[in-house]
Amino acid sequence: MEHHDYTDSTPLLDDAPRLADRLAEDGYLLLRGVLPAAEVERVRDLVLATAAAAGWLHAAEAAEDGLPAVDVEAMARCGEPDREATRRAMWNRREFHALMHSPALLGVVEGLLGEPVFPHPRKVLRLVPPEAAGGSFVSGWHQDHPGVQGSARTLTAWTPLAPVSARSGGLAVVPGSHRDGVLPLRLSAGTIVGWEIDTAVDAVRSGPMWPGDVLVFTAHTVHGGGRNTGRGPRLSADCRYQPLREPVCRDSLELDVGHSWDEVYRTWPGGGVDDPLARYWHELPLDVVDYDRRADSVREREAIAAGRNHDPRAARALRITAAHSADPAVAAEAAALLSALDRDAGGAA
Ligand SMILES: O=C(O)CCC(=O)C(=O)O
Repeated sequence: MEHHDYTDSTPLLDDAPRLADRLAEDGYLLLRGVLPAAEVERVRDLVLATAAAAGWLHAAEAAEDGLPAVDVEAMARCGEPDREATRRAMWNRREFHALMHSPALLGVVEGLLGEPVFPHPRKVLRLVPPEAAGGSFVSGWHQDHPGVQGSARTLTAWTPLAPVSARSGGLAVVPGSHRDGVLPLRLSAGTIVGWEIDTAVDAVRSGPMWPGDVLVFTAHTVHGGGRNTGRGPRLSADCRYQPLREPVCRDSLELDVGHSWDEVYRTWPGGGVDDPLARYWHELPLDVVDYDRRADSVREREAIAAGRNHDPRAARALRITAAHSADPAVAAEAAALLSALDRDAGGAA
């Protein structure tokens, strides 16, 4: 696979039509220094303080780029309830949400879409541990639209909270890959969702990024998070922005079962009352549509069929199906097939 540096589109920042043409051509834009670095660093410090309080960092051991090293054993020992509580303590912070509503970034995406923009409330904050922590998966080559749904014109903005380098692995994009619509998927045991696109990826764009830099890409641009081969955490945030008047999927507004916006706002000054960033979508004339599960059901059936054939590539997809399928019988069969795959792997070892 050929790796080239991102094309730097920062010089076009003041020329919205040319920036939009570049996005239409390449499917992505690297824009340097869009977000105020001090605000990015504030979010980074809050995330690191929360990770330190959870015991995930080596206090005295520096990794690369001024970040503390991750205590991979402590992270591996951390049970799922504590892990989730730590993730939420980071995610709930107002500073993180405010960063993704930065006027400079909203101005860029509004210029690209050429109309009023709706930033999705459900933003993403990522702490990708070194791969030595085990159980850490990369996102794999994928497109956002099948999972995010809603408007096909949705744009993603991905931004590092600390410098990303070849060691920490940033986000790589496949230029021009947005032109062929939704691409087929294949099973992949090493990715977060258990699938990745079933297309040869020959040439990708990547490169170092610094706090303040933003990578913007379309809902059909193939992209994937790199492996973190360093010793520090890879810290980043991403958010999706769409034309206000186009359909938005309900899942982009709602949180996972057991997590609520009330829980989020309890941590904000004044409980988020009268805060323009809290519940900002309630007053907007949104066209909210339900998540369409049809493609997920097809994939669940494919994972089950592969599991029945003892195909180890189905392991991760079966785990996701066991945990999240809307059909209890499918979830139960996925769990049983996963146990059988684990036994196969034990037997082979
Ligand atoms: O940051 C990463 O590791 C993956 C990000 C990603 O896949 C996304 O923004 O859709």
